[in-house]
Amino acid sequence: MPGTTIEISRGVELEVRWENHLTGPLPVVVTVAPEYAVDGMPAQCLPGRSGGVPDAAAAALSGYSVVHLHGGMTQASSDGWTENIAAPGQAVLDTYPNDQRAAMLWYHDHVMGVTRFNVYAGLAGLWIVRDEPERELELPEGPPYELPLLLTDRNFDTDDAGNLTGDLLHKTDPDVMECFSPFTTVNGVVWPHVEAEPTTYRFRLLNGSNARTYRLVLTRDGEHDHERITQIGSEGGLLQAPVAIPQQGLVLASAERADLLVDFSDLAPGTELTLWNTAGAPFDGTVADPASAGRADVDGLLPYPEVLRIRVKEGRRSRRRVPRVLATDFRRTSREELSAAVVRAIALVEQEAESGGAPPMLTMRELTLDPAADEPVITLVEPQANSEELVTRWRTVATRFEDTTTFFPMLHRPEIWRLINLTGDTHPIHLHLDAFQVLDRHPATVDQPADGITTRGTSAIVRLGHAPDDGVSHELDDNELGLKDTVRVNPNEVVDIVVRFAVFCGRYMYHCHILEHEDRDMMRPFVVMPAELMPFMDMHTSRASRDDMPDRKHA
Ligand SMILES: [Cu+2]
Repeated sequence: MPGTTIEISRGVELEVRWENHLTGPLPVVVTVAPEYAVDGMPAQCLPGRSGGVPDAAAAALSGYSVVHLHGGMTQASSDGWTENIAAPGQAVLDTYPNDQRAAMLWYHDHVMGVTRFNVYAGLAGLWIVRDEPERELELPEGPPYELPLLLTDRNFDTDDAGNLTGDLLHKTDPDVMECFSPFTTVNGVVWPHVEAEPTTYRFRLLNGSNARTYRLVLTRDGEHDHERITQIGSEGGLLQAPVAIPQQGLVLASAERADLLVDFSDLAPGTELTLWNTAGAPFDGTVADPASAGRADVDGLLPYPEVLRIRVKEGRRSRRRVPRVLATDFRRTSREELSAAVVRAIALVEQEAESGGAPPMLTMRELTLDPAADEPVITLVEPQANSEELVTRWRTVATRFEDTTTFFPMLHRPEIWRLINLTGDTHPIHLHLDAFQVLDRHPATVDQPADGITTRGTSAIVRLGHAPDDGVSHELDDNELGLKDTVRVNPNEVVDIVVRFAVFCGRYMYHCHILEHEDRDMMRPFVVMPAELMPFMDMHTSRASRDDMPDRKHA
């Protein structure tokens, strides 16, 4: 782990025959009592099963798989639809056009309900697209100066004597459905080190963890040392211009990527630098002081904060100039240009599970305007420039993955998707197919009645423009201004993204990239359709979908 890295030039079509040779076993899956701790160390932070009994259903999994190229502009038939699974012994032929901006993508398993186990077991790899505009910038390309770094957290099983067995362990407690494992790995190695020459390196970071968010701080001699880092890209490729990483550190939620230039040219051989994680789990977006780097946070399920150590070695001293202009093939869209865009709304909610004792369920509620009088309603209140308020009322039209499809984006036409977080945690929301632009983060105050979330729908009043004092900045960081395919939506926050599906039609998915959330229904389908087919869609879609298809009015 990671699997084979695929490196390819833009526009070179690649056919991959994915052969499923899995024979199991998957990682050992256990649920442990939250009160279990040894010397103050909570169960999730300990290697071994901590008294948990292996999940019999997980133990019986034989290794069904389906591959999704995350960030890929791929036709629907090769996008890795979550239910189009291959059994051990079967093979699937997929085509990847790679006709997209240079970027580091990744491929990973996407099987309905068990993505968390399959990816945890190691079914993930990197996929790097190169293009001419990027080559002209003469950035480090390939080894040894370009290093893809896949960050994951893992835990390991032990035998009866307490010795490590080498088996992966997916351990959760019943109140917290996410797997937060204590050992950080980089490219499958726990706490590795890099020997670096005194020159400029390109680190291409991917958070491939199931659930853990990293807030990465680089230190030297105990002080944070961020001036040597320049961020040049994010999920969708190069930014327009290089940026410094945020003062608190580089925050990467599951599936987020960062393309970094790190300059070691001023350092003497023997100098040591350390990359730390300062983010507790579950992550709620709280801003931290980078001086906390190096400190364990057992309550935040971060017993070992070290990620990576870098040692400067002898070598030719050189420094690469950071280009002042990076991407010229992308510019940010303004609100004004989007005045006619279709607006869709999605509420992220947490509700009690239907069976008692199970962890709470996280879902995405697709919303549409004009509820009836007796329905649960989400009311959005937005301050306007003229000191008035814009009030919109939304009802729930779909919740579970298998509910009616209600999102039918029209090919080529930009849309605004509003992501409304009604939960207490940060959710990284990922759209398949085209990368998107994050328009705004809005601080928000959420008033929710005690019975606000029912199977019928969700009621809440969400006031944009002001958030309670929650320690979250609720602003876009400079490194979020490029093209992205995954965006963090913090508590007390509404995030607006603009997406335009530009090439492929068909059925795709969007979901939370915390894999334990995705596997428990925090995932929904959407269908991209060309305008000319819209008039013929009416008879095939349900009443709810048609009401929610503003496209009809224009078609
Ligand atoms: Cu989530």
